[in-house]
Amino acid sequence: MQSLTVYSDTDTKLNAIKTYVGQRGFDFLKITKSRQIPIDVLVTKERLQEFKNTLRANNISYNITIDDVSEIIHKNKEQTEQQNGKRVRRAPRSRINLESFATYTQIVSYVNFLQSRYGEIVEVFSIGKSYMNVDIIALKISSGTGDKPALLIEGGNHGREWISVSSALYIMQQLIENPRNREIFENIDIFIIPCLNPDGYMYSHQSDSTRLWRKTRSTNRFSLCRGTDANRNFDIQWGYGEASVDPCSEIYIGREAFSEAETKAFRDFVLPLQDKITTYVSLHSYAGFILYPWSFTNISPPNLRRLNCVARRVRTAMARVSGITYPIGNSHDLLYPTSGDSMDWVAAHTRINLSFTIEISGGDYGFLPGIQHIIPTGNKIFEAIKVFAQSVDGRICNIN
Ligand code: 0X9
Ligand code: ZN
Repeated sequence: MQSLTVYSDTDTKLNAIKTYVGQRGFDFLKITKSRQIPIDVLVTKERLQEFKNTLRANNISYNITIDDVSEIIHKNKEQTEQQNGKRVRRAPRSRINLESFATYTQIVSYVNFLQSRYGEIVEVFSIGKSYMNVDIIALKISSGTGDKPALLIEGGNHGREWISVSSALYIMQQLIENPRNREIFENIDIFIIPCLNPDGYMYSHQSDSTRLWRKTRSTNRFSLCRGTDANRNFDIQWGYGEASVDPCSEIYIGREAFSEAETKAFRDFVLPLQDKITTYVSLHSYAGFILYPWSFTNISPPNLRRLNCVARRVRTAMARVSGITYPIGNSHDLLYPTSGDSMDWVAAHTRINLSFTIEISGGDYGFLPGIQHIIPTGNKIFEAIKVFAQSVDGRICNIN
């Protein structure tokens, strides 16, 4: 597999490239309408020559960013192991290792530790089982008194997006284990689902060759290819837009909306809480964007001003600690049109008013951030979360 950066400066060029979206052997990590932002795509060996021919025929320039992706995956892993061996310092008393990407088993034991150690503010529960019968764990952080509005944070919808999971863990650790952060949830409750797709996450931890697994791990009828894209499986314009009906595609929509145990579990967890949760943040990677609805159309959502207001404050807060400014946008225009994603479903089918996706940016190789990025990224996303927390009870952006 090769990683390419493609530069399209006209609509004709963009359309030629777009015909490959959703096709077997193609994995578009970043594709936007903007002429300033180049396209990042992974292409398998089998489709490479044909793709390059198309690019040349259309006069589209490109760079090969990584000649052999498997080599980089291997190096990345070696580096992780080396650094792990070197490190002696661990955060005192915290049982989560944020110096490496935690396994799902480590995540489960960490949240159980949090519950036993901080039982007065932490409640751990399962929102349901994954396809492989693994509990999809969630955490409620609450200072206890009264019925409060809530923030919902979710990571790990896509198996390989480890930095979204590690950021959710960092947020948990900061909120619960750092007493200075208690005031953040004085007047609100916070729900965290650190890893919505444990099967995909565990599979991507299994070996070098499975590192880039994105989808769930369910089997598909009449196909040897496994998995559905959990972020195309929600019942919102399901099956329309840029998504695929091919089970072998990275953006396969699934047999039907909510065919997946994971999306169903999310739905059944959220619906009864829709009058309590007011802000939802879905953590993904690696484009480096702050996105709001819709993904399926460029029509503005009714609360656009409010969404924009919150997003701008989030951008400022993140830039202050990282120096990196994330573009903000309607996800259809800034990223690409899709259907069936969790952000749109929440915005359209629940009474939750604010629904966002943060596409966390990666490191040197966007899609494979190294362990050195875990803490700085967690810190940056935590700054964003502080702002989202203020949006929950209308302390900021109390406009329509
Ligand atoms: O394609 C997705 O599901 C998300 N990007 S990712 O690279 N993490 O896979 C984007 C979801 C937001 N929706 C749209 N941009 N349309
Ligand atoms: Zn994602």
